[in-house]
Amino acid sequence: MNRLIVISNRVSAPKGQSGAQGGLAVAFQAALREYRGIWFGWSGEQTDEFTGQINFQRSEGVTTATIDLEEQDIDEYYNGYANRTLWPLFHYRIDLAEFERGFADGYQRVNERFADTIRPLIEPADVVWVQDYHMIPLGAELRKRGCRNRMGFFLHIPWPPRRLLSSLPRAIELVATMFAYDVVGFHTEEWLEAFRDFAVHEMGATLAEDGTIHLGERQVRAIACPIGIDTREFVEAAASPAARLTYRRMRDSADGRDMIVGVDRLDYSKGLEERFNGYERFLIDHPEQRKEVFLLQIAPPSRGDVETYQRIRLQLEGLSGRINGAYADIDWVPIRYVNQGFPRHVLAGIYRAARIGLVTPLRDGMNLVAKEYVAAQDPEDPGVLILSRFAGAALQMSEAVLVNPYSAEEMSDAIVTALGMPKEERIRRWRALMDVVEREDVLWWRRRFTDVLLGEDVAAEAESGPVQAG
Ligand code: ADQ
Repeated sequence: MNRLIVISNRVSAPKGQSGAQGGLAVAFQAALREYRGIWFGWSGEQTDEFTGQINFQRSEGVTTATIDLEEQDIDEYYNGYANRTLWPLFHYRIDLAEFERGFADGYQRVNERFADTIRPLIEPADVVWVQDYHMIPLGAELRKRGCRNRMGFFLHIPWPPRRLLSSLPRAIELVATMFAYDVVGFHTEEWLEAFRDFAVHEMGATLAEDGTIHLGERQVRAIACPIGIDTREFVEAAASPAARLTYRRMRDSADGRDMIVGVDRLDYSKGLEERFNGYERFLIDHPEQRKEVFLLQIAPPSRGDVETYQRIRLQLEGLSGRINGAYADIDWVPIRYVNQGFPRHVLAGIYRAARIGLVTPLRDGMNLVAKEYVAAQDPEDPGVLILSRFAGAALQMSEAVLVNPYSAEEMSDAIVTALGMPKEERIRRWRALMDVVEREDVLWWRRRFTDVLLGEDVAAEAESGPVQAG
């Protein structure tokens, strides 16, 4: 069996039984136990001078390898090109995207540093899997250093439409590096189609009959492969004593009112401002229901070194304060706005206590909160998921109440629909959603991608007859 080398901006070592971890970390750790191998990335630490010294750690059968980066690297690569150029642009926020050559140079330099450092660790039979927008050119850098291994890349965020991506200086050069991989994966057909469109119409790539995309000497197989959560773990978390305790706490403090919950990193792509506006619309249009509900918005700050994130934080504080000031009564506050992270079992208890999960990003590669909310529900009395049409998850989760997050009126209508939804309909919709969340979980996602990368899906197809291409 080939070893698997996973490379991403950050890595997450196993944390033992008590340490709660995200689904992605769990999936990679499971894959690394199965295939052996290494998970490589930035430690999150800063060093005075980059030396390429690797810090290996082995825990619970998983080897992680991390390096420190210089301050300039962190500024230009991470806070710069990754989070001030690519992130906003790929989330359709060209108004927030900053194009600076220094950022692009720093991004390229860090990718070269990653390649220099990891190259000696890669053995001929290893399979390399690179993650996300921080590392797009890494595959090409590894090829330049003589790496002939099977290599895959997965993008966790949306792929922007062609005309939008064209506004990125040197976009063609960046996208050309994607052809160094054998397989590239996106969450949805929509992002995949946008990638194909750019490759064909801006770069002159051609599509072969088997679906591969050809550019010059290189060819790449591009697939849609939607990520899921660790569903079993989350269902268990929702039934844990800590979750039950949280559930009771929330129910007590709700005092008979219906709770609407939002859980997001504090990021402009998550549509928090629009969500508050939609909720305010509901309060204005339905005064009779006002004191029957409240919104709990949990939004831990992220990327605090980037100015746009500092701004959105201030805006939301102002907006929640204004709405609370305008509508609160002595015994009721419309929005509880909380800026902290919670352990996963606590989160599961909060989701379960919420009558509505309000997940309304303006644009999102997938969105795992929508899936976590569904997994945490009581099957006999589930809540209702309100989901943005512009989250990748909407393509799989059509039984949610789907909304356009830019329309405050649609959001208000959706809240009314969800609050009045009869139990049988809630159960029917929840069952359909849960089927998807159970079937296409994070372990399914990981296996599907690595099967394609290893060519095992083709072997299976040959044995059992043709299956529909992804
Ligand atoms: P994110 O933009 O981080 O991920 P999302 O998919 O929703 O968005 O995942 C967020 C995770 O953080 C969830 O597991 C959630 O539980 C957790 N989280 C959020 N707030 C929390 C809090 N207050 N306390 C504890 N945990 C909290 C990127 C892309 C997504 C894509 C994922 C995976 O932007 O579109 O779905 O990667 O590919």
